[in-house]
Amino acid sequence: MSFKFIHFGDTHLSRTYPASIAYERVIAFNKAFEFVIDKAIELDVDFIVHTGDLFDKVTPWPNVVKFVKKQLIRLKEHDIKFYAIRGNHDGSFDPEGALKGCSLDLIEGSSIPIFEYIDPIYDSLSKKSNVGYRDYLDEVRIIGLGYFGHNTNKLFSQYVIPAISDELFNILLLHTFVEGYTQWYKNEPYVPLSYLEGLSNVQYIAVGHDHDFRKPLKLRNGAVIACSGSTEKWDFYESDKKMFYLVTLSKSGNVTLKEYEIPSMHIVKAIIIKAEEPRPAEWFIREAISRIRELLKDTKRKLIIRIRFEGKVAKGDIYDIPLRSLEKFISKLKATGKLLYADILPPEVEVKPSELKETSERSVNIRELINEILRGNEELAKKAFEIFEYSRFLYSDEENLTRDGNLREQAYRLLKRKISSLWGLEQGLFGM
Ligand SMILES: [Mn+2]
Repeated sequence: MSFKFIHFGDTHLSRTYPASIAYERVIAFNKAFEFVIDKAIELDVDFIVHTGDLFDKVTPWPNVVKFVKKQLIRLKEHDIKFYAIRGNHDGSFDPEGALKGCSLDLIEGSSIPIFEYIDPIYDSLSKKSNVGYRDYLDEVRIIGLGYFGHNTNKLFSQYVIPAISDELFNILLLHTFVEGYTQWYKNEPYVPLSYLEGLSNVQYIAVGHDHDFRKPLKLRNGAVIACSGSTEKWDFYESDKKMFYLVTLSKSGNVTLKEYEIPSMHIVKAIIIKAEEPRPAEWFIREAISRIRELLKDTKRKLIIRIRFEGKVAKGDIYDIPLRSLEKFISKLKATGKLLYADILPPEVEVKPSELKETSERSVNIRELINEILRGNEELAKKAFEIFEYSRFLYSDEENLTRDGNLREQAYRLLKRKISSLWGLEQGLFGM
């Protein structure tokens, strides 16, 4: 039997940024979601896979939760299953690894039988026999691993590998960066593409987390990997094209994809006015206005814009740009209803390359710096570096921080415990 399903994700429902147009933004994200649901029904798919960040926050607006339930009931009427994993926006873990709350519970708890939230930790806790996967008609296995930050690789080998079936087709849902395929950053968690290429009997790997869609790739092991991106512009700098995949899995396990574009309700744009050579201050304003006018040619959609100036001003500096006239233009446009939102970002402060070079070179190698301070005592330096890395890890998670950017009590205690254990100190010494 062959199967047809939709792959999408990063729908970020209840995204309320920018705050002054929260309502319009929430509606836009809902519209994009509904568009995909409409298509699922129209295309008569067997099921839908959602690769995480269904909601933008752990506590979405109640009317948005209601909206999702309504869409799921529509799917239920057409007998279309909806498999979802948890993105980093849906739920968060404290530094001990315990889940603090998950927006998907708001849907799962509503007992709409077509909605399946796949998560190895949740499944284990609720004593399910199928931990981290669901079987569709005993022919297709859908294995899901949501966002697990720095534990991703550990959980992948613990739950994903054993879940891969020899008899069924396997579809993998991931919410992570994939090094070699999506965007990825050295200090952030990712799965290497080479690792995924080593899996056997996996037909399709659906990736979420990266908001820019990526062209599907056929891997050496025969699997097809695809990243659908977000369904609506989450921030100003994402690619304009938003889409979902219609995936067909043939009887023999062959995968073919078709992409469908998702229309956007608004025009969300970053307008960057860059002077390659020194320009008069007024030039920047003229350029900005003409770029906005260009966007106004789309008469159907309202504008949400961010403006930034870069480069040199002929007489004076970038702070001399007469913003007043641009602001006037903007407020007039707002009054017509064509412009929903505009902000002007402060210019980037220029740093002379020579100064930059010196500081960055000095700050790059922390390990060496520690070694130098500790005069080559390697054992001590290793411990100190480990503490540095650990505190950086704690600080990198917003959940660990107070509003003014210090570590919260719980994270602070973890750091103290780490130091105590590395130094073989009694816990009492730190007053814990
Ligand atoms: Mn996302």
